[in-house]
Amino acid sequence: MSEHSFEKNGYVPAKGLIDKSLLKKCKLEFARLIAEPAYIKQAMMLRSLFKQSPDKFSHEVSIDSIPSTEIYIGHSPIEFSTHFRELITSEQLWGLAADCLKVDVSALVLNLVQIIRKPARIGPRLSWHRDFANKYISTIHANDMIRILMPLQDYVDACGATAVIPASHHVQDMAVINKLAIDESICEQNSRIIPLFAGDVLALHAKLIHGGGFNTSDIDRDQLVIQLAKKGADYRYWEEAAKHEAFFLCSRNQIGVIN
Ligand SMILES: O=C(O)CCC(=O)C(=O)O
Repeated sequence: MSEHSFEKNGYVPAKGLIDKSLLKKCKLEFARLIAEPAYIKQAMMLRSLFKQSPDKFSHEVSIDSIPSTEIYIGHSPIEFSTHFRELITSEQLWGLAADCLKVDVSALVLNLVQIIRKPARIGPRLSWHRDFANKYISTIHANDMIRILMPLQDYVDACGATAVIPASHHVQDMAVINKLAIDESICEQNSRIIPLFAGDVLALHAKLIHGGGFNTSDIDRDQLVIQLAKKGADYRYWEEAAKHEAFFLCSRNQIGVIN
């Protein structure tokens, strides 16, 4: 079923896939991590994003309203936390990715784990984009990789939930590699916000257009992003991602199955 929807629409929301109590522990762990200098040191800071791209923020946000210690992208939390290690090696998660890519779980490896944080009231929007052929980490063939998104808490209205353009993955790899333009106004008309609750997971095809709005709500929206790929796939770019990911190209078993 999920395979069919993934092929047709380019995404599959899987409801209640992850144990809520484990997610709660991870959310608390993340609150601890983002106060730790060793974790902050390798993160992308929210103020840096503002300096690079002020247009990604609502007009109400100024650089002074962003705390200097606030992060935007936290790199892999696995090294720092056994709870995250348990979450990221969860059988259901790898099983979903394996179903979508039509391979066995043992034929998958980890590319990256990140947490994209949109803090309450100041969280930025994320432009429409495809993950395939990005300059951070991408396989050569789009069908060799998959992104899995997972909120660490329930989404509420206006928290900047992920939005998708259904079926926008039906394009040739070469067109994306040659920088096929994304028409923002068509995206706005066709976008679908995917409401997720703690425990839900969203699998995205590597060529699906997706993005998300500002977080104008009162909750911090923390979203785990995992990229898995077929073992043995060739890569276009990877050095920067590998630098931040201690388990780069590791299989689920190598990361450590915790029962
Ligand atoms: O944070 C989000 O809403 C989406 C994350 C995303 O688009 C990505 O990692 O490619």
